Amino acid sequence: MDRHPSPTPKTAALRALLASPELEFLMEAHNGLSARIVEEAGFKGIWASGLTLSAQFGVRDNNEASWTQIVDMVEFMADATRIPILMDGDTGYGDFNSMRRLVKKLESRGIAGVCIEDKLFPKMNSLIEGPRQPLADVAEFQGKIRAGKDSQSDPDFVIVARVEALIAGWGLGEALRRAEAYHAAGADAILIHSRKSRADEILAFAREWAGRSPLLIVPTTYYSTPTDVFRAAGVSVLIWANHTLRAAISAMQALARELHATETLVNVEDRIAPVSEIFRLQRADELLAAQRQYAAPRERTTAAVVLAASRGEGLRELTEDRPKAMLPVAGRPLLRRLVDEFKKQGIDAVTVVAGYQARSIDLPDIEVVENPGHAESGELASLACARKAIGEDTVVSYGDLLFRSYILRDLLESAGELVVVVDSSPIPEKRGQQRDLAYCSAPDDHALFPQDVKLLRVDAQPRPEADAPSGRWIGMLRVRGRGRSWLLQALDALAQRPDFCRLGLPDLLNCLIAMGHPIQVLYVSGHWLDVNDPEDLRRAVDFAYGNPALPGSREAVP
Ligand code: SPV
Ligand code: MG
Repeated sequence: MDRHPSPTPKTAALRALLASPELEFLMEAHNGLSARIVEEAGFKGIWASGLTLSAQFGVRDNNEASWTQIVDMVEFMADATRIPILMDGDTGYGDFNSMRRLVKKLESRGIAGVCIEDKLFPKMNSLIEGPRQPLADVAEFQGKIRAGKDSQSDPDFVIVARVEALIAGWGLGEALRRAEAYHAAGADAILIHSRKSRADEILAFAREWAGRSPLLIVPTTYYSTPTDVFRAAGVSVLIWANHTLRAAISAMQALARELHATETLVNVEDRIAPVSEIFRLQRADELLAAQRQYAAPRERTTAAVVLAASRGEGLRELTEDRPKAMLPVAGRPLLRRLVDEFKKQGIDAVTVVAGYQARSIDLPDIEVVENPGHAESGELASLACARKAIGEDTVVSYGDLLFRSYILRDLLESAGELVVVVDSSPIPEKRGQQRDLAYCSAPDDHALFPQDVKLLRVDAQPRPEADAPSGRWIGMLRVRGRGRSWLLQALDALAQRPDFCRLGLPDLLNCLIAMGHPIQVLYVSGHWLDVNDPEDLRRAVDFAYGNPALPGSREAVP
């Protein structure tokens, strides 16, 4: 819970919005999460819409949800935000006595004001075309306003009277007569509603009302009228009454249809708000901070070492001024994407080995070490430069990898002191894909449960006499515990060889196997790619946007 009260009480803030000489805005929200989103967008106040609160419960806007159910939800909204909420109180849920109780409850729950409309309980939504909607008796509605005003204990609590005469087809004269009566009964402001597609009757009302009290409008149907027209007409507050829910509906429908058709999360995962965004909106960080204060810390200590020293010859002039790891893919360099994936899994200590055009690697939150001899040396020489960064638990990766997030997540959840990720999907004939061929103790059984499979050998280049490989090593390795010392020993042993400067990571894996250290295999099936030529780069853009598989793409699901 937020322990710091807002500097201005919410009731005073809502009253100030009504009194402001500027045109002000209230944005619809229908639960705690949407209320917080509205506040973050910069709005100064929230409309707790009866229509969208009902709809998010899955019921109609006909008082099908009880008023206490509505108020409970609006309380969550008030708890989640510091800006004031004007609650759509429908007809006040009964007579003057229900209104008295409602106002007391709203005040006690931090809701800054209520709007009541002059219809009959149970009401019907004003935008529904149907039989003419019956209106409340003016004197009875005045009594309800007076009862509400007399029961508030905070003088700034706001009661808005909503005039439905235009909705019910009674015309401007009746609307003005009612507005004046409600104003006289003590309403703090008037909401004049219309469901016409043009704003004429609203503008005529505003002209006649002439600022007798603040005026609120809801331009859901006459949305094409420029906002400046309302400004010039002296409207005080404009309410966008249902648009966060409508945006959510469109997004949810598109996603649900796609998932139902494709039966895989893989193409949508990176296009929708990550779970971390839910946590941020829930203020999970505040709880974590409290846990650090009150409980013993438990943090991931995995590190990452990324090899990004090579130019990427196959990309020709594209890599003239930067290494291939810094090539942008859909606006973000490959390496940035990789580092973001590490961060997403809680790996903050990322060391990048730079070489070719090292200065172009200018990403925040990473350590850069340079391989000064990069022009004459290979991957193992680069890895040796990052020797100090290889900690108790470290992921070593090529710098040109794109992969779906679950691959790294599964690697971090896998058991084993040395683990490699091997793609078991068919290897395309294409030059460049025929590398890092992995031979394993068993083929991928595509079963649900992890297989106990060991790596037998990796061929950096295909060998004519070799059998069919079990898959392709994607260029990602995790070392843990004793695995780390085995890796360092193997690196030291290979450093003695005269051809050390030409050796790559497959040589290291083969050396570890020759030394008798088991390397566990984590099979995946597609969902990654590396970038070696311009065509890979084009596919990488599709991959980044989450587009479904292209023919020949490593996204293809067998
Ligand atoms: C609401 O948002 O619930 C309103 C405005 O009352 S309207 O739906 O236009 O009636
Ligand atoms: Mg309503």
